[in-house]
Amino acid sequence: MRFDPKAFKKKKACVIGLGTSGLAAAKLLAKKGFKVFGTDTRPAKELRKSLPRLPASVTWEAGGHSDRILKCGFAVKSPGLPPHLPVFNKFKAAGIPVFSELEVALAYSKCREIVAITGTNGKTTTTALTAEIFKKAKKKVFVCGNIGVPISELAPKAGARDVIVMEASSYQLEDSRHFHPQAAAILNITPDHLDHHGSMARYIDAKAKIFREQSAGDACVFNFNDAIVVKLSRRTRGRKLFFASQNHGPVHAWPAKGKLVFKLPGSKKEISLTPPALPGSHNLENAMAAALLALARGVKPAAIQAAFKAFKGVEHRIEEAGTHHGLRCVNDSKATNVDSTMVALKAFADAADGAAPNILLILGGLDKGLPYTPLKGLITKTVKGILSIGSAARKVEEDLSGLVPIFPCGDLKTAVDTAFRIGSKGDVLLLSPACASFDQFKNFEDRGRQFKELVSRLG
Ligand code: UMA
Repeated sequence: MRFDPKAFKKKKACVIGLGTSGLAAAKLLAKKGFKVFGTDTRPAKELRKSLPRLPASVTWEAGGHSDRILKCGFAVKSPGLPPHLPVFNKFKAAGIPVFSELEVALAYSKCREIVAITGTNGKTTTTALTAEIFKKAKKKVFVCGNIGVPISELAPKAGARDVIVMEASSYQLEDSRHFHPQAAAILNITPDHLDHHGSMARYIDAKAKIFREQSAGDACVFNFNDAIVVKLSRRTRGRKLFFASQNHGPVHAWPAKGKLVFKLPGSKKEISLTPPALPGSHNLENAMAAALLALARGVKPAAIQAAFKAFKGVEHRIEEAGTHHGLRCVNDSKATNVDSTMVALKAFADAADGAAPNILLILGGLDKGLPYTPLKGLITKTVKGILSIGSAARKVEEDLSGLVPIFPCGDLKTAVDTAFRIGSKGDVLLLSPACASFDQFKNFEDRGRQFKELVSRLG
């Protein structure tokens, strides 16, 4: 069922989860005249601290989801809540429809140009770069979604001629039934969030929802070097655009001689652009995806080139955090899975061009149930010592033993202290933890900011 505000007039809305997106949805629905009941598992004391002043029409409960939820006419689900929670069975049994925050937000948007980006890694950088391109094309751009700004907060403000550029996580997509972006991209798919989705097949199906409602007039950008993504591309009805590391097969973007080359279907002309000055081949992929999305929507190459030139990357993604005590400190806190850490190590390996390993790598955090062993090859090439932290430390130490010295540090401060003690001039101190942050931090942003503070204070 599509969320039609008129169909639920005078009904009470239940917002499940009062985090960033739940709060934004509650405020939006209250503004639109609904009575809203919010429910969250966090204790009242904690919740009260994070709740801003809510409109009088919003009531809430803390410490769990009671049967008060069943007095509502419809419910809105925060993206991070797994769909198999008992609370959703209660709604189902009571015949109360549950909508995703994404679809509720878009029901209130006039915007006719939605550009959405998903993938296991690279989403945030590609979203930020895509937004930059549309801005250079003189469009009013609303950047939202998993990037940190709830869709409910921004999408309703976007006008018909504006562009919404959205980072869409598998969580946001899995609950979507009618999401229809005019241009979409799937950057890559590797195992992640399997605890939430239950299986790799379900994770892939969630990602595929980004193009499910697309038709021939829409475009979907795919990574030709990713076998899972290529297989998925067969399911789209939209116009397929592929990027790859080489010009082979049905490819529409590829790097060549320091440039990025684009050749759209039906066009004889090649477009050659200088890529953004960002480290690693993964960033060439992100740039190709962003440019293909823009080209598909008719943006001129000059605007893309201007954005490439201006773009300096995003916070917490291979972000330079200064040189302290002779150590080059790099914040890659956004690396919340093994694959993402591999991307960072590969970027350093490419730049080192065979030089001796010089990375002190901070690894660990909240474990996601996947092995760390895929890191072995890159660790041997680039890392001189591992500083393990967080609740995953033991598993990190077991999975990666015997390769390089491992220093069990427990927490971030001890890891930074240890690095300054054992590191030599010219080494790199890299926080690229391959784990979620929630065991010791509020989120990966909090972890990244604490890292930057620690290196500048202790350094
Ligand atoms: N909660 C319940 N019941 C439960 C479980 C949780 O009430 O059974 C409550 C929690 O106590 C908390 C709230 O639900 O108050 C959390 O909701 P949420 O997990 O949906 O998180 P939000 O704070 O709304 O943030 C979400 C995204 N988080 C997730 O999807 C986990 C943010 O992405 C996003 O930036 C934000 O919406 C705005 O759109 C973060 C993320 O970690 C960056 N995303 C994952 C990732 O990138 O790997 C997908």
